[in-house]
Parts: sequence; structure tokens; C-alpha cells
Amino acid sequence: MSFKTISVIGLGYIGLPTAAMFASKKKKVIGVDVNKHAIETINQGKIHIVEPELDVVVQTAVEEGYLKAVIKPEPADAFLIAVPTPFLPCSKNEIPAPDLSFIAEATKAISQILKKGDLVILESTSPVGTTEQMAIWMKELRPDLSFPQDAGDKSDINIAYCPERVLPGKVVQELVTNDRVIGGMSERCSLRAVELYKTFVEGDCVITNTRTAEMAKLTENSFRDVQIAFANELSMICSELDINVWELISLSNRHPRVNILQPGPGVGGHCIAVDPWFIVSKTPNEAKIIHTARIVNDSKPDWVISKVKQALADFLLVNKNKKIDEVTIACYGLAFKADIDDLRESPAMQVTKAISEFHPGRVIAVEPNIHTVPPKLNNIELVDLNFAMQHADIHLLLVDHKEFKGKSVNNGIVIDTKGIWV
Ligand code: SAJ
Repeated sequence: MSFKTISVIGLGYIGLPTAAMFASKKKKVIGVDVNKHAIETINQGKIHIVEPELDVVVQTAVEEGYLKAVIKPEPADAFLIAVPTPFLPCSKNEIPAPDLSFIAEATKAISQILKKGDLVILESTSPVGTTEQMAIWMKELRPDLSFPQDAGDKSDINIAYCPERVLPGKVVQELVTNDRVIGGMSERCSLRAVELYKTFVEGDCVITNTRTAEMAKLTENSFRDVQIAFANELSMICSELDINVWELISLSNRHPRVNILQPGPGVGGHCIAVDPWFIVSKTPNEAKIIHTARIVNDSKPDWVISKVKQALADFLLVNKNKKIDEVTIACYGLAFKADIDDLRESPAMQVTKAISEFHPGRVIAVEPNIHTVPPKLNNIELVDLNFAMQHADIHLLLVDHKEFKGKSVNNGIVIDTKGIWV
């Protein structure tokens, strides 16, 4: 059975590109979002997020009439849920727990229009068991339909979990080429989900059960978090032992079975710093390494801030003619990683904000990928690279953007958290 109309619920960083990819294959796609601004922007053929190549795909899809965005779900043959799963509020030392309310809302909204034969896929990063929970909610809301937890392959509604794994900045390419993990609640659910994704996915669609598929996504990002924590811990150890961590890592990586990642100012973005907590909050006694990695990576911005304070003291000791409020600190990079403009959960932003709060002198920032200072940092100035390199007394490299590579600072103190100026 082919899917004539596909609905994507949640038109954010994953939902919109996914909707556009289906539309690019001439499927009728109905995108649903609660954000009116997003709806209006998309219906004009434009995008409300920044992602290379996405603008053209969305523009073509809207112009050709294959993609439209609406506030209220409409009937479709397949529904993909790609809404956020943030944390519930908690205090600093508590383990953050996931907030499933957006998934619950999306489930409620589509349940009203579900019909026999529909396929529902959850793509949102979710704690293990969420797809089964979603199926329970649907059954409660639609007792007239049968669901796979009761009817297996014979169910009226098919349900599967299929995590997205695309890298921000490469989403359009990776949506097509990456392999997909498909966790159906029954074999038929999985096969129908594979059929749907094969509309545009060129990678393999590998079938498993829902719980394994949910855990696969959390595992991938936790693996990366643990690896980065190892690199970050090494950088702090090496600083104590007066060893260049970048040289150390490149030497160690010459071993055929060693591949250490790169340290930095911390782990940012909305995935790697979040998803491991979904494992830790479910199994706090078992998830020891995963939990510790989160603590190590979350502590790195504070470590960088302490290095800046130390550099400030060192600078004033040598430059006795200068007062603290005459010292200029330049922060290079605000994004959460290289060569993107995304400032969400960015350790570079966290560090820059802290400096602007404690330092009485001038704080300047260079971020080639944005044009205006974000509201959180209204007391810093955005300047160009040459200006910062000439005028700052303390140079803090926070992101390894391509514009910063191959440059060298001739004056003042350099703190390089990414190892491109050392
Ligand atoms: N980072 C380091 N050192 C490194 C690599 C990364 O400090 O050696 C930092 C980055 O600077 C950044 C953070 O880690 O602050 C995360 O960056 P990233 O490039 O590792 O990952 P994301 O968050 O952009 O995308 C990840 C990807 N997951 C994995 O690589 C396992 C992507 O495939 C997922 O789809 C995405 O999370 C997601 O949506 O979950």
C-alpha cells in the first residue's frame, strides 16, 4: 500500500527537512506546527531555521504544491511525529527527566483523525518505552480502532519508532544517505515504515523493535558524549601536568586502535548534551559512565572561565600600568560548534556571558556566522576578526570556525580551547 498523503507533526530542525524530502519525491505532505510564524514562513516557500540547502528544497516543494503547513492536523496515510522532548525543570544537582508533553499533545491531535490503515511514526528522541506509551494513549483516545500492542500484525493502526541521526549543517545530505533504524511494534509496522522511508532514504533501513530503536538513538549520542568527556578530561589533566593535549592526542591517535576526539569548551547543541540524561534518568544506578561524562562535559565551561580569570590576573601582574577595567577580552566564536550559526546550548555563549558578567572591562566577540548580538549578551560588542586580534589583551578561542584557522595572534595572552592557535 503506498502513502498518498504524509503528515509531519513538528516543523523544526528535523521535521521540516523530512517533510521537504518527502515533498521532493512528489508526495503530498501536510506539515503541522503550533508556531504560526513557522507556518506562514513555510507557506511562503521560505524557512524559519538555518540549514544549508534546505531553503531551495522547501521553496520548490511549496511552489510545486507538494508541501503545505497548517496549525491543525488533517487526515493523512502516515503521520511522523518530530516534536521536541526537552527536560522537566529541575534543580542543579538533580538528574534531568524528559518532558513528554509535546509528544502527548501531538498524539492527542492526530488521534482524532486517525483512520484504519494509518501508519504513525515517532521520530522525536525519546526515553525507552515512549513509543509503547504513545500506543497506549492512542488506544485510550480511539477505542474504535485496534493497535499493535493488542492486535499485532492485524492492527488497524501501525506504529513504529525511527530516530533521526542527521548532523546539523549536513541535514539534507544525511537524511538521504544515513542508514535508518526502524523499530516497529510488529513486523508489519516495521515493513510499512521501511516502505515509507524508502521514498527518499538511500541508506539501509534496518529493522528492530521499538525499545532497541529508542535506545539506539540515545546510545549513539551518549557514546559521543563519553568520548568527548574523555578528551575534555585529558585536556584538564594535561593543563595540570604542563603537556600540550593536542600534541598528546595526535600522538596517541597514531596507535591503530586509538581514536580520541577533540577537547573543547564543553558540549553544546540540543542533542548530545541532552540525550544521555534520558538513559541516566531511567537507570541511574547502572548508567555510571554516561552520568559522569555528562558531569565532566558540563563542568568544562566553568574550567575555561577559571582559566580566563587566571589569565586576567597574570596580565595585570605583567602590565602594572593597566587597571582591570582597561583590559579587553575577545571571545572568538559563539556557536555551539564550528561553521554553523546555531547558538542553542552553546558552551561558547555560556562562557562569553559569564565573562561579560564578571569582567568590568571591555568584552568583544567575533562570530562570523551571525550579524547581531544575541539578547543574552547585550553588554558585549560583536566585532570583526582583525579588530579583535589587534585590540584585545586576552584572546579566548572558543569555536574552531574556518575563518579562525591559520591566523595567529601577536599580542596579549591566548587561551585556545580548540587547539588551532597553539
Ligand atoms: N564536540 C567536541 N569535540 C569533538 C566533537 C564534538 O567538543 O571531538 C562538541 C561540539 O563542539 C559540540 C558538541 O560536541 O559542542 C556536539 O557536536 P557534534 O558535532 O558532535 O554533534 P551534534 O549535536 O551536532 O549532532 C549529534 C550527532 N550525533 C552523533 O554524532 C552521534 C548527529 O548525528 C545526531 O543526529 C544529532 O546529534 C542529534 O540530532 O541527535
